[in-house]
Amino acid sequence: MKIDIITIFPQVLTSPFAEGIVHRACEKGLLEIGITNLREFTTDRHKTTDDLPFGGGGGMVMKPEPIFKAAHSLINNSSSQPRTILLSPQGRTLDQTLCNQLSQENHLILICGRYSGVDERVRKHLITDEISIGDYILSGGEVCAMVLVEAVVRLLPGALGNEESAQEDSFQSGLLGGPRYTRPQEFQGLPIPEILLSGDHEKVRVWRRKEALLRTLLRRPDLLERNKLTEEDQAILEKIRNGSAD
Ligand code: 9D3
Repeated sequence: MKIDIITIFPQVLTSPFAEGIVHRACEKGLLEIGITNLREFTTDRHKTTDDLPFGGGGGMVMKPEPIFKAAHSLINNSSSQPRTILLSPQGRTLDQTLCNQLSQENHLILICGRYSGVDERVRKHLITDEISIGDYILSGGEVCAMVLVEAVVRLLPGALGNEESAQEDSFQSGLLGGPRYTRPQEFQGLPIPEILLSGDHEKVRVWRRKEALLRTLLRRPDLLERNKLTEEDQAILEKIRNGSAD
């Protein structure tokens, strides 16, 4: 997969991709990240990327020409038809389903906007998708691009080591994870649940499932409604709801 990011702050994006899973995916040849400095696609002496809004009012607007030029230079060099994504608080909210879809693509072009907003012609005539990372206001799309890249790259086959498996991620399975314990067996007088020492793997499996379901029911009941549960899960949930689970 190729991911190109168009930004006026290219240096902000270098260190997050020089480490961790994203870096490893690049080393393994699963991923190539290109950072494009929007200013290189300006034509004036001051490398202007924004301008006053037509019709007056406050704030600045990102000019269309540099964004179109930068994106088209990437599209023209692409062997596939890239999805050209504007990161914007007005976009569709990123979730695991969308991340899975994006991870199937050959080429993504991410355009980072700034607080001023972009000329509407970018939205209407250049981009294929507009994506937000959640309902809060940031000052630019750079951090959002990092979030999207991390969430998508860990879904690329081979990106994670044996230790971590994307399929076991809580959102991938549709449930929150349950409690986990490691050594010491007693910490500051606090023991661990006895069942984990029983050696009965089937009992442990059912207990873990019950704990995950309970936590999801208490914290994120919306997830239970959105996802199809197995018969076993439904039976465990029924027990929890009746108060008959341990
Ligand atoms: C539409 C009017 N703009 C303010 C004059 C709104 C605005 C545009 C751009 C507010 C903030 C930003 C900067 N944020 C992003 O570019 C952004 C973002 C976000 O702020 N929250 C969640 N997801 C995203 S994706 C890109």
